[in-house]
Amino acid sequence: MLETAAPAADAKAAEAQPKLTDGFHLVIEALMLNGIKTIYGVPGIPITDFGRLAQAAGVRVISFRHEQHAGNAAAIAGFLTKKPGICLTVSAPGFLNGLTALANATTNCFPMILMSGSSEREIVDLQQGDYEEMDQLAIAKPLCKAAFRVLRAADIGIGVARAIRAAVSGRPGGVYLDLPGKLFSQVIDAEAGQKSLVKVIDAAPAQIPDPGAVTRALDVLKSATRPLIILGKGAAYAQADDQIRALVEKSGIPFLPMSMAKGILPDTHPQCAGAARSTVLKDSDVVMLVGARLNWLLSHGKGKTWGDAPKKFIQIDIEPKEMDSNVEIAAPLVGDIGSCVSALLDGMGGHWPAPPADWVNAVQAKREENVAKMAPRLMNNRSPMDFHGALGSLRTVIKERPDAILVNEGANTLDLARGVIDMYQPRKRLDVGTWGVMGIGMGFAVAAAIETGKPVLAVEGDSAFGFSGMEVETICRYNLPICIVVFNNDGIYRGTDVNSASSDPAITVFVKGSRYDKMIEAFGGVGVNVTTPDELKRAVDAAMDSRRPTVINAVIDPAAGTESGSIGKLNPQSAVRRK
Ligand SMILES: Cc1ncc(C[n+]2csc(CCOP(=O)(O)OP(=O)(O)O)c2C)c(N)n1
Ligand SMILES: [Mg+2]
Repeated sequence: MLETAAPAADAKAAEAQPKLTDGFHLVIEALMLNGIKTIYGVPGIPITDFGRLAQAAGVRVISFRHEQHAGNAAAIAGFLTKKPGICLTVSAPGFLNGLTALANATTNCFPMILMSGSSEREIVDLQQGDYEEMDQLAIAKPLCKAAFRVLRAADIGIGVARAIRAAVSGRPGGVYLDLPGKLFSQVIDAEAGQKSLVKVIDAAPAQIPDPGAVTRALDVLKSATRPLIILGKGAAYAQADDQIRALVEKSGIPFLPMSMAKGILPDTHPQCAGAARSTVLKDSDVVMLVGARLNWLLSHGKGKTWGDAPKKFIQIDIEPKEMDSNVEIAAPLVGDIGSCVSALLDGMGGHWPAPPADWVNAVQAKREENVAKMAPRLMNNRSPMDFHGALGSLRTVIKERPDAILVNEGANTLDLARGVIDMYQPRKRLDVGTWGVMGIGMGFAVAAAIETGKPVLAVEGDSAFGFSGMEVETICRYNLPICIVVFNNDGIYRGTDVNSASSDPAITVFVKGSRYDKMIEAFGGVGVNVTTPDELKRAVDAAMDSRRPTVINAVIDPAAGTESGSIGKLNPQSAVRRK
């Protein structure tokens, strides 16, 4: 009797007790309630159990080897999905490792949330030397769109909601969410906890442009004799692909895609002016920017690149402060890109005049001339390879597999690949973005594979790869369909520099004849060494077909590159030359 009565009494007593929950569960539930399915991070105090519990609750938790790469993964997940990517780090050093990615996400307008555990507030604020002590909120603030700290478990719902809304509304960007260790273990009534959770309704509301601004933009566009449309990565982010394509085609205007906007319309589209970039920038008279900023990547909208003739700009951007940032904007169109482009399409009506034929023909002729000039270089089968020969192979790979995602970083490896590899679908090219930052490679590749399920081809300079190369273990651990091609030219820009002052190697060169393919073999992945474009093509095809994690060491002539790729002119030059 006693034996059966005891559990019954226990159950009764438990029923009488109020049900409890804690910070761990509330953060997980708040994320899940808002459709967040994946967390990218590195475990440690105070977030290890949080990661375990999240995994147990059905959230996918991807553990990296370094927070910067987890942060980059979260950022590009945000770009690909329009939902904030989540990066989870430990306090001080882990937080700082994630911070570069947070700042980069903000600069590139990728929505992400860096969630960091932090140390005891009472000790941190008195600077008494806590474990991993740092005032993380204060440090994060200037580097992101918004920064919040949650101190009470009952505020977790609101804190997560605010972070999500801040990341994706208006111009997207990075948000910091500080979660002190003690928050996770705080216990509150389960029902009250449940009620405190917030489902964010319409996180990124449409921002409809002013009708007068739409008319003004169309008037300016109509006045053009040599119009140009520039598509930026904001246009890719917007996922308004059909409207953008309709706008370009209805207008008949040549378009120039910025790097990560390649593929919104195929690079092989008859109106694509990618291969006539200098001509269209210099000779156009009206330029419509769609989610592209007039920053350094577009020479600030002025100077030699843009020619002497007066130019009028129409700019579509969700951020009003972007207007007149570098030059006068004749027709600012503030709103979300989908709404702005739809409004323009409506306003154009059924009889929009085609741009003057001499302009369209001039652009076309220049483009054909440049493509023809490039063609034989891309077909050379030299060994050791030059960049063009190797990239010729990869260009065919993407042509044959247009839904694969291309990740790209390096200097020559980046600049030449951008020009050579045609893209056919939107959001398939992910690269170093606004800052030209090295180190995005493996983080972007991991998130691209996880978020889309598509195969990923990462084309990496040997230096660029080094920044995140350890993540090949992560790629093997999660068995992701990622093929990494390391363009191995023995160094940064080229492998030929010599230091004549001492026996130390020159500052831009690496160990000659390195075999990056061996790295992945240590973790059970496939390593291949290739020395010709044909071998390269075969190796990439095999990797993409098998979907096995692969590193291909592509041996490139160490003398083939140029200093800083195509942006060597940004290196400071002094008239004084001292040895
Ligand atoms: C975080 C960061 N550190 C340093 C740089 C400077 N940088 C620009 S490109 C580059 C590497 C270029 O070498 P590699 O990746 O081998 O490309 P290659 O030109 O040889 O093809 C470096 C270190 C940077 N852009 N970002
Ligand atoms: Mg290199």
